[in-house]
Amino acid sequence: MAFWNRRKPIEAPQHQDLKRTLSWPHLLALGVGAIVGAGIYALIGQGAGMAGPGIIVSFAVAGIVCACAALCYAELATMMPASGSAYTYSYSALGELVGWIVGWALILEYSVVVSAVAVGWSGYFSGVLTGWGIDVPQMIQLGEVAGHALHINPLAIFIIFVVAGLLILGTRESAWINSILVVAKIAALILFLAIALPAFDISRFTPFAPFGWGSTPTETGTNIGIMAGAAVMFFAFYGFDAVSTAAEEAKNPGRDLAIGIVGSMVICTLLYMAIGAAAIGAMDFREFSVSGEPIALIVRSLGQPEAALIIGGVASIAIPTVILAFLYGQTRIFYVMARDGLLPRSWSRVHPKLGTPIFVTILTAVVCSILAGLLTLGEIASLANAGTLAAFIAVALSLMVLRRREPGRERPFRTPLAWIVAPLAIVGCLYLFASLNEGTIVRFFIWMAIGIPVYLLWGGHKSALAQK
Ligand code: ALA
Repeated sequence: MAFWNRRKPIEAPQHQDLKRTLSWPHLLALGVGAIVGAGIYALIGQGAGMAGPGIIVSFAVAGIVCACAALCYAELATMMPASGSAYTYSYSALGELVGWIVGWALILEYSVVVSAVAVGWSGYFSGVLTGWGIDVPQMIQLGEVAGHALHINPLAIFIIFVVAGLLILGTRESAWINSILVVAKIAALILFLAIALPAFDISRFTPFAPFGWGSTPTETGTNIGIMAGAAVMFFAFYGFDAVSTAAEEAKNPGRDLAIGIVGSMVICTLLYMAIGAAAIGAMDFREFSVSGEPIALIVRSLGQPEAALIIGGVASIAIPTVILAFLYGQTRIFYVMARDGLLPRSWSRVHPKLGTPIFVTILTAVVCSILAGLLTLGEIASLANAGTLAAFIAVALSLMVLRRREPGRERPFRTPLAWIVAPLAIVGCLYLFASLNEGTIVRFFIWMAIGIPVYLLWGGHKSALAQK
C-alpha cells in the first residue's frame, strides 16, 4: 500500500480495565483545570493590547471555534480511546502521511505550550518574589546574533525543570489535588471580579474596536484588531483533551463527556468574557497590556496589594499544573509515535525503575527552556496556536471521513449536528490561523517543511506498518 495511504487500524474500545467512576462534575473539574492557566492570567494583557475593549468578542469567537473542535474530539476519543489523540485519529482516518504531519504539529503545540505557560508563570512568580523583596529579572540578555537579542528567562527554566523532574519521578496530577487547584484558580479570578467590578467605568469601552474588527499587520510584526486578539486568545481555551482522555472512565460517556467538554467551554468562555470586561472597565487597557501579571497589576492599582499577592500566589501554585499536563502529553505523543516506528524506537524506552521516559522528558525540557528566552509570550503562544489549529482541522476532517467510511462502528459519544459542527470547526480554525501574524505563520511552515523530509527519509521506511 502506498505510504500516504497506510492506515493505522482503529483499536475498538477494549473490554474495560478501568473502573467507570467519573461523572460529569469530575469531568467538568478536569476540563476547567486543564484549560485555565497562563492564557487568562497572563496573555490577556497582550490580547487586550491587540484587540482593545473588543477583547470580549475575541474571547467569544475563540471559545465557539474551540467548542466545535472539542465536540469532534469527543466522538473520536470515545471511538478509539488509544493514546496519541489527534495524531492517532488522523493516522487511522487519513493515512500515515497526514498522521505524521499532525504528530509533527502536535510536537510543536505541546512543547511550545509548555514554554508559553512557563513564561506566563514567570510573570506572576517574579511579582510574588518582588513582594518578598527578592528581585529576579524576567529576562537576562546573553548576547546578540544577527541583530536578534538572545535572552534566557531564569524563572521559566526553573519551573520547566521542576515539573520535568516531577514527571521523571512518576508524578501524576491526582484528582484530589486537581480539584483543590481548580477551585483556587477560579476563586482567585472571582476575587479579581469582586475587586475590579466596583471600579467599572463604561467610558473605557469607547472606542470599542480601536484597532478594527479584523487582523491587521503592523510595522512591529504583530497584528492588531479583534480577530487578531481571537487568534492569540485561542490559547486560553485548549487543554480539554484532558476530558476526552478520561473517556474510558466516564460512567455514562455519551452524556458525561458532552457535559464535561461543552460545559467547561461554556464556563471558560463566560468567565473569560467577564474577566475581560472587568479588566477593561477597571483600568486603561494600554497600561495593563504591557504587564507580565495583568490581573495582579489591576488589583494592586485599585489599592488592594494583599489581594494582588493572593492572586499572584494562587497563579504561582496552580499554573504549573497546566505545564505538567502538556509536558506529560508531549512525552505520550513521542511515545506513541516512536512505538509506531515514526520516531526512533529508543524514544519510547522508559527507565527500568522509575517507569518514565527520561530521555524525551529532558529533551523537551531543554527545548522549551531555550524557546522561553527567544520569543515573547505572545509570539510563543501564537506558535502553539498554529500547531493546535492544524491538529484541530485534522480532527474535524477525520470525524467526517470516519462517519462516511465506518458508519456502523460503535460511537459511545456522537457529535451533535456533526455535519454542521465539523465544517464550522474547520472554517473557524482556518480563519483564526489566517489571523495569526505573518512571523508565526512563517515559523509554522518552516517547522512543517522540516517535518516532511524527516518523514520521507526516516519514518516512511521505518514505520511499523511499512515493515508488515
Ligand atoms: N489553556 C491553557 C492556558 O491558558 C494552555 O494556560
